[in-house]
Amino acid sequence: MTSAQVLLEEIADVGRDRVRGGYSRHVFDAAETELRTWFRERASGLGLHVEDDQNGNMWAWWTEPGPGAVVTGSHLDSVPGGGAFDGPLGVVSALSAVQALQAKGFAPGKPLAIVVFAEEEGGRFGVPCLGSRLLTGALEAGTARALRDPDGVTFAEAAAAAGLDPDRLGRDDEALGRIGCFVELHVEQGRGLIDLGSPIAVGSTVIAHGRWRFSFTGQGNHAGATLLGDRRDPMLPAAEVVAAARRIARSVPQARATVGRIVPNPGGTNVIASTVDLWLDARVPGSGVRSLVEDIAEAARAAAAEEGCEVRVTEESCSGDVVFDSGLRDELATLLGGVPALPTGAGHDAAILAGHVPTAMLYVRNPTGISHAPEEFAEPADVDGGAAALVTVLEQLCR
Ligand code: HGY
Ligand code: MN
Ligand code: MN
Repeated sequence: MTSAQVLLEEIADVGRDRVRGGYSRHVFDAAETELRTWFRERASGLGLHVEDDQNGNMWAWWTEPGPGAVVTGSHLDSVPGGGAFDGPLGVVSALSAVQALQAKGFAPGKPLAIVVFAEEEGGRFGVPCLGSRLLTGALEAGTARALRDPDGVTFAEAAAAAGLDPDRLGRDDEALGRIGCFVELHVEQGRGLIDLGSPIAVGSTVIAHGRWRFSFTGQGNHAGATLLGDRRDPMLPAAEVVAAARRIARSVPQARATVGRIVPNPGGTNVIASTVDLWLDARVPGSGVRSLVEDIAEAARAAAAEEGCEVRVTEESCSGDVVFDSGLRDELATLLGGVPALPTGAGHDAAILAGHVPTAMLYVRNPTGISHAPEEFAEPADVDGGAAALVTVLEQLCR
């Protein structure tokens, strides 16, 4: 029996980022492609039939594909410099759970599949949950085709190079229509389970969140030959947004606002930038995320005007609050012995699916509480405990 922990160790060297630390695995890049190959081999080794859908998501069917399917899985891509568990833990737990069910002679009473969604982190093309948004129609195919990675490669080009037909990208009623319910197991991204002293929880809600691009335009120039009074330096208003995001979000209960990515052009040490792009990740429970962003954009416009620069703010993605199916949530919590239900500020493919099919999440304890960084962790005992919980859940749901 190949435990979830052993499967995690099998891929532990794939996509290590020697510069940032952690892992960088992005849709259709070399590392993620290697993980796709690994997944196909592992799933086929269990006798599962693996197929790619039109949007780059992988589906490994234990049975014939069919309506009312119980689907579990997660993603294999990471954020830049991410941890080893965010995404892969759900995939290795699903493989390990299927193997354990097979070993005990269980025969699913319903179609059962493991899914691996494409580009959940948006680490290459900028839109999170790209594969599940395309599957459900939450993202227009034309918009997806035109997305560009930092090297200027479009998603259409990358998808074609990976063997997909870019013209077929988009809502997939056949694949979506087969799903009876979806359960995603995921490492916890926070300290809820440590503080509760519990190894596992079910998910209750995901708070509203989105990403906005702030593009500042000034005048590139020489860092030494240009007096301060003669500058239109876009780095100044960009710096103001980084500080304003925190200052303004502080006044909104439970709000989070982050600038983790800022790109000056051309980016020379002795060069005043001509443009600066930064991305704001903003999250607020309820309906306030866009007004938070508007307040931050107001500060950006004022700072840009002061420096003689222009600024353009573009919404790249935004999802509202998600409440997971309460019946499924409570059924799984009871089945697992009365485990707690946790809210999260982290987005998931399960939150995209929740608008279409009954969806639940299982969280596995992360003793560091840290995620999207190399310190993300789950103890081997909790990794295997999470997989065992998934066995219990799948056995119940597939009766
Ligand atoms: O950004 C998120 O919340 C998720 O990890 N994609
Ligand atoms: Mn993540
Ligand atoms: Mn994730």
